[in-house]
Amino acid sequence: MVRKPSPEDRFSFGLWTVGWTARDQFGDASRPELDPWEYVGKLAEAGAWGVTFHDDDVVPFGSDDAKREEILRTFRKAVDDAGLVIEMVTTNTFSHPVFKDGALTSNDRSVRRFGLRKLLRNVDLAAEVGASTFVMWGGREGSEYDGAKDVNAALDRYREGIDTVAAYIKDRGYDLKIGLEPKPNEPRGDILLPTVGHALGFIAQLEHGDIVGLNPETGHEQMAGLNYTHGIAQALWSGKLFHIDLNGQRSIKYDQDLVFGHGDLLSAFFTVDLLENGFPGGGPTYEGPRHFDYKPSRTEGMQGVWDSARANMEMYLLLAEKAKAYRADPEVQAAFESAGVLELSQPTLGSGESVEDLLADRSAFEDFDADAAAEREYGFVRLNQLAMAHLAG
Ligand code: GLO
Ligand code: NI
Ligand code: NI
Ligand code: NI
Repeated sequence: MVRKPSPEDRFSFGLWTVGWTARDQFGDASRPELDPWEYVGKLAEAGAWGVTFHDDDVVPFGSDDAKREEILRTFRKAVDDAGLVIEMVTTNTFSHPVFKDGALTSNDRSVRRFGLRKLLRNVDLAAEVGASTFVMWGGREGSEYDGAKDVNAALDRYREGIDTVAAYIKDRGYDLKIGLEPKPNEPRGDILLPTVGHALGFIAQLEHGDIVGLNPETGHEQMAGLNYTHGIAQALWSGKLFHIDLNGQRSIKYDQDLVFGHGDLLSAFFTVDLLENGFPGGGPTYEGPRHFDYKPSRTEGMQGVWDSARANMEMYLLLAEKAKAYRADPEVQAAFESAGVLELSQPTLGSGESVEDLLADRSAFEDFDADAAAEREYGFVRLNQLAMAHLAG
């Protein structure tokens, strides 16, 4: 049996995850909608440390200021009473039909101005409740038809929008960082910034990119057929892994939002291995919360909501135990050695060696026996089998 989660594990949940009533494209809600404050006590009881939310998860869209204040007061009291932390706040710029063509990249300028105002208002709230990350998932920023979107102009407007939000955060002196969340499609046919790589390229074009990083989601990368662990690895390498959305996805299909580890289990093992143990050869490590963005399946009632919330944490802790044992196993260390996994940390050029020195080094080329070097066996399969044995054992 795996140990119970505790606040030191820093597990957090979006309010919209356990709060999802399971309304989908084809069917009505299968669970009741509770008030936002009714979820927090149960989350804490299950062992969570933090909670995150969209503005509209707590305060209904269009509420006036007085109503907003009153609701937020009730909600924050419930969060405090439960002993939870609000570690991240995000903005809903996708549900209301006004955002049907996007918020920051809508073809309609007045919608873009409204979207920006909604975001800025929510930045103030994020700072007020003590969040450290402001996630921006642009689910409606995109198109179904290539001719309907001037992508050059859309990226200009996206940059303008993100830079405006980032500059505002700096102006106000807020201790907040922005986490962009890539997703390839759904709800739009094609979403802008579809993958971690696209988003990293975009961030490099920003004026205030120093406080803009990523919030990659397991299933989103996998919907594009990509390797999530490699995605967060490159984000880490770039100093841009600000936050994560963990969940489960089984291959390229609609966004399943399964419990973490209930999708590609082997990939989840290596995700946890990286998050908990870092790169084999050292390097940047992830220090942020372990945040789940999943959906309790539509077949489940309220019991299933809490069972599935606990299952996310249990899967993470199970995999963390196994990943620790895997790294500590002397056989694995020896397999790393013979597979060259640790040799990769050694720079290709010697220290102080110039390209001229390399050109003059006959052993590197003229006298290099490529056929002999080709004989090297890496033993990657044996190494992987050791991982599998730890995972399945
Ligand atoms: C949808 C996204 C969504 C975001 C959320 C936070 O697929 O995963 O849930 O994570 O809006 O910005
Ligand atoms: Ni998602
Ligand atoms: Ni998802
Ligand atoms: Ni997400």
